[in-house]
Amino acid sequence: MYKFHLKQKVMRERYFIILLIFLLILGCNQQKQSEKQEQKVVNKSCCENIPSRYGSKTISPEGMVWIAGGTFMMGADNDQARDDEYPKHEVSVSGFFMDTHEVTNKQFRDFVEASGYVTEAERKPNWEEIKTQLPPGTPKPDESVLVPSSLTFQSPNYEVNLNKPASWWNWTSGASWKHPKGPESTIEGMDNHPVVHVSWNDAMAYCKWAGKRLPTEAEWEFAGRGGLANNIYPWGNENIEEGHVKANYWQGKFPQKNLALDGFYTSAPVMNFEPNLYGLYDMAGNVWEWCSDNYNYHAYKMKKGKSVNPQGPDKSFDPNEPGIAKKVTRGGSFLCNDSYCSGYRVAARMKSSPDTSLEHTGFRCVKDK
Ligand SMILES: [Ca+2]
Ligand SMILES: [Ca+2]
Repeated sequence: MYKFHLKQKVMRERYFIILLIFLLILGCNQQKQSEKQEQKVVNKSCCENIPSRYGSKTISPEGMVWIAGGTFMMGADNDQARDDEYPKHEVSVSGFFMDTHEVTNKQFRDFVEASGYVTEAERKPNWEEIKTQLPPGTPKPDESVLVPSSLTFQSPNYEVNLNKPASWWNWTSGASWKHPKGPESTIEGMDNHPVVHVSWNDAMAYCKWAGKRLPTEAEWEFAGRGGLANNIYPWGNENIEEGHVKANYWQGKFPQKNLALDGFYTSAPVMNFEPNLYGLYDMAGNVWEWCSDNYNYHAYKMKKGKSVNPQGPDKSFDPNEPGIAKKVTRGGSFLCNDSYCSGYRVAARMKSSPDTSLEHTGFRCVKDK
């Protein structure tokens, strides 16, 4: 009887062990299958779902995104467009990498520390160079003015003519990328803000050091549109004042009252607002961005047929300041609103001389494949 019970017990134990092994094997197989399926899902979410226009098959350098080339209609999209945005015309650009965000203070500091570069705002202005841009016979200003300086924004507390930017721009000695409001100000804690007070020449020097280049105006606009067609803004056509906050710009009466409903009176940290469909941040607002092209008021009117990788006109011309050669800036800044420049429109164009630095102007770079 005892042996019978013992035998039954042994058989039960054997049966239990066999069952256990069977369940373990089954479990392992199911886990492997599940892992395979999970891997498949991961792989799919990584690459297969991304439309080819996002360049999923191209590995981008750190901090850059691949902009597959294409053909688009460049220029004016709505009745806010200025005359220099007409006519809308056909342009093709080849693919390129673009920085996902504006160059930051930290990135620029890395460049300065590695190269010893001194920005134009930090150097004593050269009168011999300056006078070539001014009407003949312009008297030399007092030496007290010819000191390292840059243009800072100062909100006037009186009514101004919006055609006179000198009403809110101040030539501030000691203002530079390290001191955006003047010598007493600092960029401490602003590593992720876009660098400002950098001239076109400074931006070119940075891009060269980084093994990159400035975008052409056509590349900038193509990228800014994010694959959409005839869109007014990088996000589409919803007015900047409607829906959720889409960019860092000026709310309130410009230039007297900044309500800062977007949270920022001046620059915002990069990547604070939603990117466009190419994954590019702050293509509208935050800071203006230098392009490589000469600015010419008539540039689009001089086009004949489709342009392929246009590099900009040979000569600059701004009818408002015909003696001063200028470069293009794009995208608008924290100072833009609809009553003034609406520079956050993807077709909007602005310009400055290549040695000018301002509190609302920075840049980002591109790179060829
Ligand atoms: Ca703002
Ligand atoms: Ca910007």
